[in-house]
Amino acid sequence: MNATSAPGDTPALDPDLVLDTLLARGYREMAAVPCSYLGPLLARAARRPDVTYFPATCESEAVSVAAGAWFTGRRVVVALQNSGLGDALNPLASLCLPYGVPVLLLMSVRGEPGTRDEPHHDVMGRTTARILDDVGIAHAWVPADSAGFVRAVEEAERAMDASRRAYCLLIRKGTFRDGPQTVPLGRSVPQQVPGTGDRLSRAQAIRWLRERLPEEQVVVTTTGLTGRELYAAGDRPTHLYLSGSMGCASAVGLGIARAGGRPVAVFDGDGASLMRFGTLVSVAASGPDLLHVIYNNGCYDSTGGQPLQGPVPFAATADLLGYAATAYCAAPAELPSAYGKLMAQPGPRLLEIKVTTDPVPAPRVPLALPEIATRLRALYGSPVTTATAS
Ligand SMILES: Cc1ncc(C[n+]2csc(CCOP(=O)(O)OP(=O)(O)O)c2C)c(N)n1
Repeated sequence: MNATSAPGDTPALDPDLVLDTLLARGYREMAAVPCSYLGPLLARAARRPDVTYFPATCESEAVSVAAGAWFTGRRVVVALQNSGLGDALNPLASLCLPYGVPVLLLMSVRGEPGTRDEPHHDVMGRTTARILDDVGIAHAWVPADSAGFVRAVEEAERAMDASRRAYCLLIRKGTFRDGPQTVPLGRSVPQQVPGTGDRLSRAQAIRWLRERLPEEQVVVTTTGLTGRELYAAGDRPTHLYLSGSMGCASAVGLGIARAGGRPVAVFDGDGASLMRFGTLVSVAASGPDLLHVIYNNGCYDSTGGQPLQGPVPFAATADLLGYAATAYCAAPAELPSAYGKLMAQPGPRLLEIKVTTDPVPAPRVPLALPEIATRLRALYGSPVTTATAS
């Protein structure tokens, strides 16, 4: 990678300087799928009146929106995490590059070799630069200092002008300065006090359901805090904590449920569900015995509370799609009857629970990822040999 700073540097760019630099070059809009590394920048972009912040439902959408804007003479900067690079590659490779549409990417790099990160980031951390090289997208690390950042953007602009190709600025943890100006919108609204009044926090709702679901029920959890909170409520071998593959939990649950033999639930986030909204159609159409629970907090809580596209009426949508039963709970008192109704019904069911976010994040799930996979497979009578389990 054209590194201009080494792992372990602790740069702290002022998010306002970054946005001013981009604004000066005509970038008045930012399309983003969040990452906590980008948190302070996204929070400022979402708050500043001179920047239009577009919460994209997935990375390919963010790139496509920026490409669409380019056709109209507008410039949209795309902010994403490298775990979404695979998704972004579709429009990058088959739209932006062949049509000569230059898009500026600000991409946080998780799993960079030499740094400590969660294991599900390893593969993309090792391969991000190589993938960009292979695809033909020039890239450079965002430097530690303000002048360096301005120079990096100028270089990106020069390269994009000369090549009509996308350019990717790579961002490390701690790149952006945090402070009172960078409190995300989703964190500053009063609903954030968990479980006060007639609201449930996500952790409380998860605990409530875990206490009632039958022990043999498989529970697939989405990436972020949802899995951690289920683990904190009490681990079971039937729990499949997905720490990556954002948006895929419901499809994984569908794949499991199609085997039959055990009840299956998916604990999903609203952002994650939105990322693969089409899976709702697949679940409805294929009709498995599956309880899809969506904890709707209206933001990307796990990455810092960034705004989410919407509002999204998940239960109402599932109803229209032909789910066997759906329920929407806006208050704790509504949970028991919704739960009773859904558990009495076979087929695809969707439970949407309006929740607050949790200010104190649960600790990471301490289990090795292959171990989580192996123990679930064993429950289906398919032990994994040591070679495939490691
Ligand atoms: C493809 C991809 N893009 C972005 C991320 C970064 N990320 C991890 S958790 C998360 C937020 C999840 O939000 P949501 O599903 O709404 O659940 P919540 O945290 O709000 O409960 C994001 C954006 C990711 N892991 N994968």
